[in-house]
Amino acid sequence: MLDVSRLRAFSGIQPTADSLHLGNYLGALRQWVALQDDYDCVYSVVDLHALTVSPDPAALRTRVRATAAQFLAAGVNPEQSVLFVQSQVPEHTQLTWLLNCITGFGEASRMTQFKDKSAKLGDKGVTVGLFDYPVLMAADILAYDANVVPVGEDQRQHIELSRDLAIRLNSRFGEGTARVPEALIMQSTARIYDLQDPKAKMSKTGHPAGIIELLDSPKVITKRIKSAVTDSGTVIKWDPKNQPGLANLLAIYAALAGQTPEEVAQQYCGKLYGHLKVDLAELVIEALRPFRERTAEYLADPAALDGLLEEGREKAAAIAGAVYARIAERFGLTPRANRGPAA
Ligand code: AQP
Repeated sequence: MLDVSRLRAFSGIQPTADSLHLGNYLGALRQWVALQDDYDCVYSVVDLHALTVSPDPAALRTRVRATAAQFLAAGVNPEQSVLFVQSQVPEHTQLTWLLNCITGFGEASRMTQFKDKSAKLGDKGVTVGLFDYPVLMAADILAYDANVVPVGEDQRQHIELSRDLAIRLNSRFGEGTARVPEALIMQSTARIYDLQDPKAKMSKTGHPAGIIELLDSPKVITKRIKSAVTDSGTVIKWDPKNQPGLANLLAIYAALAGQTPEEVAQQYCGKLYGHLKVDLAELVIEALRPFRERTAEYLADPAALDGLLEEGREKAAAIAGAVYARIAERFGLTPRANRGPAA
């Protein structure tokens, strides 16, 4: 059960691929697991967010379960934390509407992720949903009175918007309307880069050769790391500015080995890039082996997985229902006669 005296963490990942990637794991998921001992954690498969890129319905259905199984395989403990599917708790969309009505159009237009994604999709693929993504994300966070949001660096601007909206709610409708959240970003792994384009972040929808998927086979992992773009230099040193490809490999190595990138660079000083790549591939394969096995176990029993998600939905709905009732009432909306008390 959730302990209300502890601080609360909320975060989510979109089910936009069959497998999460190393950036999702090192930037977010690993922190989620670590936070469970000290925070009340609420983690969601954010399928409504995935709709913004028009997924195939059958693929989305499969990926929701696959994503939940990967959260569990990484160490999200459903006895300790709330694990649920976003679309099963309607208060996310209800609160989004309220927040839409206090968000400036100009303010939403400044979101760089919308600019990047809409540039990739072109005029025909850009929907109002994609534009509104950050407001839905603010609703996700505020609906759980979250104190902290463990995410990668790419989400910083969205968390800033969530903070601004919470502060605005409190100034318009009185202190205590919303809790003001903070981003929790692990600096060393805040941004894992694409292996083929070390200036772009590793992304589920990026080119496959640039991604290490958590469910990739050892053979694929070795191939991806061996063909990772490095630099024209030959000396292994920690120099992210001038050697971004090498720095990305050192950062991944360091994160998995529990070292600093400088220490790893020192260890490989005088060796060839190829040595580092061979050892890194081995390190990644061994780190992901148990993860792959546990994911397969969870996916082998869909009824048990659905049961866990249903238990999570009940717990999530209880929190979000009470918080939504509190915020809606401050807006002046008339509560349903039989609605429970506001939080
Ligand atoms: N490259 C990355 N480095 C560090 N953290 C990352 N995250 C994503 N990519 C990196 C973090 O993973 C969490 C989940 O992200 P998401 O699935 O909700 O959406 P995203 O940020 O848009 O991730 P992708 O992989 O780039 O998905 P697509 O391609 O579908 O848009 C977040 O905490 C994010 O910071």
